[in-house]
Amino acid sequence: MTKFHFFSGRTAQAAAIAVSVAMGLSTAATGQSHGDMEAVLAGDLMLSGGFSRATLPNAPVGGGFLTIANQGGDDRLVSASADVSERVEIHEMAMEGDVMKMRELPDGLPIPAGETVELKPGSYHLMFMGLKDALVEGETVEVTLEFEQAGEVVVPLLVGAPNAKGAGHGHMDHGKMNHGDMQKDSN
Ligand SMILES: [Cu+2]
Repeated sequence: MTKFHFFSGRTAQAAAIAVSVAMGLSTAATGQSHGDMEAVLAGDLMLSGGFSRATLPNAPVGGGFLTIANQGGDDRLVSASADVSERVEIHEMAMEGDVMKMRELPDGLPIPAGETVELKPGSYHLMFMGLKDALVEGETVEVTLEFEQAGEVVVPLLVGAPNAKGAGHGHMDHGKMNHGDMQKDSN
């Protein structure tokens, strides 16, 4: 446990997470894949379960999902970037009347102290805007996340099927979502 001295003095829950992280790292070392990306540590944040979804050729956008567990103080995901797209936006889904719509979070996504925030289909997500190539099932997309406190961290997202639910979440068809002018830009 010498690697995890920074957890000393914290809760048993933190220790349990540290153990699961250690297991994730050893999985990475052996090169085995369990269909889940390894957890990545960035300061007090643990990022896990990263996945994306395969897209059709010429699809203008794609989604990115992961779980962010915060063992420290308040933080905020302020921006994201990736080589696979022109830019990456941080989106939320919200009901407007009877219609579920997605929109960019201009101030980023708060990651409150001690909480776990899930980016998942039908909820918060990363949006690859202006995809340069199709996202292909089985490949890995690296996304760089910038946090106010934890700084910059690169997280791998495993590309699943077009309707991949990742850690067991619902279906969201980005093709039916309105991304307005971005779709026109890419055509
Ligand atoms: Cu979106």
